[in-house]
Amino acid sequence: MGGVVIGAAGRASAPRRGAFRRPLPIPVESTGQLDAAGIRHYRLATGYGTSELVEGLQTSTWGYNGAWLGPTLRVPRDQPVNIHVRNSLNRPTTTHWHGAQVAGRVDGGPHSVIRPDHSWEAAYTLTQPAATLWYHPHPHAYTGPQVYGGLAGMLWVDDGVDAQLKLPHTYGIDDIPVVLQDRRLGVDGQLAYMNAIGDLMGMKGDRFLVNGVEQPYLEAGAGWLRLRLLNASNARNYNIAFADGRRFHVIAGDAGLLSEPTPVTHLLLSSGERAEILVDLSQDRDQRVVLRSDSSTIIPSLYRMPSAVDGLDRHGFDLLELRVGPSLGLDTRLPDRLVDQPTLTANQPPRRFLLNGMVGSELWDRLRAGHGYSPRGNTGPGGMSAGVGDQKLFAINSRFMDMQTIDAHIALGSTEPWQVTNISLMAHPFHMHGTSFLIRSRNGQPPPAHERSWKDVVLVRGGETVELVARFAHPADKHYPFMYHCHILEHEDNGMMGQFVVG
Ligand SMILES: [Cu+2]
Repeated sequence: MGGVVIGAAGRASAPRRGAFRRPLPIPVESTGQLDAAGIRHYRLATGYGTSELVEGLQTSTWGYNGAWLGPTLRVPRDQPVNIHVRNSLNRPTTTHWHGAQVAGRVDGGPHSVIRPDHSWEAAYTLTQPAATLWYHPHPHAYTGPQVYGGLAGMLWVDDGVDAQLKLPHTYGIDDIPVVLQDRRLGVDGQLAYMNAIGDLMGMKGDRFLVNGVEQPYLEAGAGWLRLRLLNASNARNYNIAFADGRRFHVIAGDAGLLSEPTPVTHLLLSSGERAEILVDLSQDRDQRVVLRSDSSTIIPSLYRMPSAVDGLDRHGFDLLELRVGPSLGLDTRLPDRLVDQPTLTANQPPRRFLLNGMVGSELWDRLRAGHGYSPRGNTGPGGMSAGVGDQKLFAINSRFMDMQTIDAHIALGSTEPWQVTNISLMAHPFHMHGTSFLIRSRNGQPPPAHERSWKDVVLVRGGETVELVARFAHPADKHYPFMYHCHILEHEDNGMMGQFVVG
């Protein structure tokens, strides 16, 4: 069993300090370098570092151009870019542009391996509307440990519409990147990964980082604040809320603005999903407002196996404190209307995807008996144990990811309905590469208002059928196919993924 202890009881964890003691770090903003040909060049390099994720502890981590996470790439719509990625780790990686509508050969999926001390270039032009996208490794079977180790960053597509609408758009001032991640740290302060039996359902930690710092605070102006939320956690679902229960407005989903702001008090965000929210702090000067996950009301219902629900899912947890100062005097507002409602029409029968898994009791019996879990060895920073084993737990259409098998062939330029049905015991966030989709229905009903934007991840609950519709405008061949997969990274690594070509 290598260095991994299955079902370790009473595992020791790193010491805890009070919340909201350190400021929220804002990732460096990278607008690239424009060359004479009008191409914008960006540089990323994976590498090693040490991070103080939790106050007072030094943790070995990975990052892009730094010790943890990476710069926020600002990519203008309709302008050619060239992103140069160097891999300075001692193991292969890939860099996937999650949500970017690009061709398969530059999508950065599991076939686009960057070997150690090698580089890779992705040249493309994003023609999609403004959106909060992100990038992260996608190597076959090792996405979970590499993201967990710290490799992830945001990529914002800009088209100027937000400024025209007078939405808050000043980076790090009233337009804030908010990367949500949970981690588990051992007493030695190092990242612990897959060292308990429940982790096979998806790695969840008990420490909550925002942009790489545990429960930080942000000094904000009394006025409208735009938070660009990214659930970059491997498996944890968040039910975003404010501690005082205040209303906030969802203005964008994964891949674009909504047609109008949607007022809510809670927002469910599964792994890989993004949302942009506006919160009104105009009446909160000298007050503190806490962003948290109000998990109890909904998260436990996403699992039909109680053992996969931890105390944090049952009780919730704090994420970020907003310390409100004077007004910044910025001319921003909450518009009545945002963008035209996207539409896509497709009348043919849907392409069907069944999310299924081993029957719960059988699975647990095997795990308890010590069968079926063979870690692939230490692959994380600081000797972090990592790697989901060969026992296949979750499948799509009863098939597991095979790098040599193309699971679907789609005509270039076509628009298709996809129907995703989950018959397993937990909710799975379903993600597709190469395009954005619209949610047509959930169990035959129209999706809630806040899900009516372009999206690329949809959480499908156990017993639920979700219909999507997507246009496949970008090619992908068998050498660099697109992926569809569960965005719980341990499920993905375990084989809950398939490949499709578009041509
Ligand atoms: Cu899953």
